Amino acid sequence: MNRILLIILQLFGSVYPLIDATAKEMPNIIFIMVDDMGYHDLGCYGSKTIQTPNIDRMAKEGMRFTDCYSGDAVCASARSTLMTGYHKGHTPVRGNSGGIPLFPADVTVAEVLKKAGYATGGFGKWGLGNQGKDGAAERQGFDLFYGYYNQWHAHTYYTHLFRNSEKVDLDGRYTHHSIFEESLQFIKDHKEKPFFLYCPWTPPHAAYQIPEDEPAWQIYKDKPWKSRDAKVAAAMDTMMDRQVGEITELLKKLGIYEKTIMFFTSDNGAAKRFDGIHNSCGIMQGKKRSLNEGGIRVPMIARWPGRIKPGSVSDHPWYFPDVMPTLAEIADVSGEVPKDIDGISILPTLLGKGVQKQHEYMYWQYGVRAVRSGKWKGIGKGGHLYLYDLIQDRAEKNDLSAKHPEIAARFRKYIIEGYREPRSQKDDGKYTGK
Ligand SMILES: [Ca+2]
Repeated sequence: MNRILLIILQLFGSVYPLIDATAKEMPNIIFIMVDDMGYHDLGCYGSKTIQTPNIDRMAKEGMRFTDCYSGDAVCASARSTLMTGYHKGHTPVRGNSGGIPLFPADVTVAEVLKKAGYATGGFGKWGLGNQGKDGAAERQGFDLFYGYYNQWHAHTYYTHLFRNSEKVDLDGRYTHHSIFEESLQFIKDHKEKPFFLYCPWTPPHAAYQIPEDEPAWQIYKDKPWKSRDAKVAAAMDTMMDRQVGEITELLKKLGIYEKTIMFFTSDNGAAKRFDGIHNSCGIMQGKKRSLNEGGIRVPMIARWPGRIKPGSVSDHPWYFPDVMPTLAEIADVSGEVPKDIDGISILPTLLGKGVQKQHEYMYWQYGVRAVRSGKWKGIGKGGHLYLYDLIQDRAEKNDLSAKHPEIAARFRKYIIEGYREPRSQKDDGKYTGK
């Protein structure tokens, strides 16, 4: 629009509607989800042992969430809640055997964003269907997926990978270095149009392997910690922190930093607590595979220059099923989201405007069932409903069910109501190592 026209339009007060109608903001979306990182493993979440200056800076430039949760305590089903917007009691992939697939009719975040014209790429661990099958990422809305399909394949960092189900030999190269490079390349290749970059990166998941010459390893390899795994996990976290910094620098170099919303989170709680070293779960009970807070509460940071208030901290309780409606609203395609999902957009919280709708309750199941509603957490176990006040008791030590029988009764109802019989959880082929 030329300057004179702009001035004329401003005089008549019609410039803003015109801009709204013609220049719909379509920010790039980067969603980095690392694997098995504990709630307290980042400096900005209190770590004293693991160096994460770039992610800490990201938190200072954006919003840090204190009460965000994964959709489950393990990899595959957590990804299913993230990709589909349904909580664990409703989501298609409930088991963690490795090859339980999404079906063609399932709607993923990537499919929703494609409706808005986004280029879609995934780099890391898919976990929702084997290569070449209907559940494969490139048949579920991703233009390009590079990495591991079956999550059992991801239990080593020295193996082959797949690009859109085609095998790629790495000749002994560390898989994550390759996955990171491809993540960067995707940004470069799509700098001109809106893109959705999904990075379900696999560190610091076991196996605890890192190249001897990885710069992050040099920081930790001689630490006096008794556990070698603790050193490797720290190095993996610091390596990814450096890579988050590199992505940020690339966005700036390409001139798209301001046009990009970037998230950082973990797919479930810490696999190992490293008590006495990293204290990855702090005072919280449990770890990966537990529905206590240590198994499901995750770090979550969102940065969107000019839109999210820098240095903000939110205690809004939310979880992975909320990601689909949030990203859909950001991309202005909320109408493409299936009507019956469990997620609620958190865009009002991110932008600090509008009314944030709250969950009546958030639901998890993994052996036991758990629910959070407001400050209350309920865990149904062995026929008893344990009730905790998470503001007073994040360690979940004081069962208040006898003191608050009416709340306990409400939570019992939620725990029954949240569960729906799963559809077939049959693998689309066992992992063979090939
Ligand atoms: Ca995981």
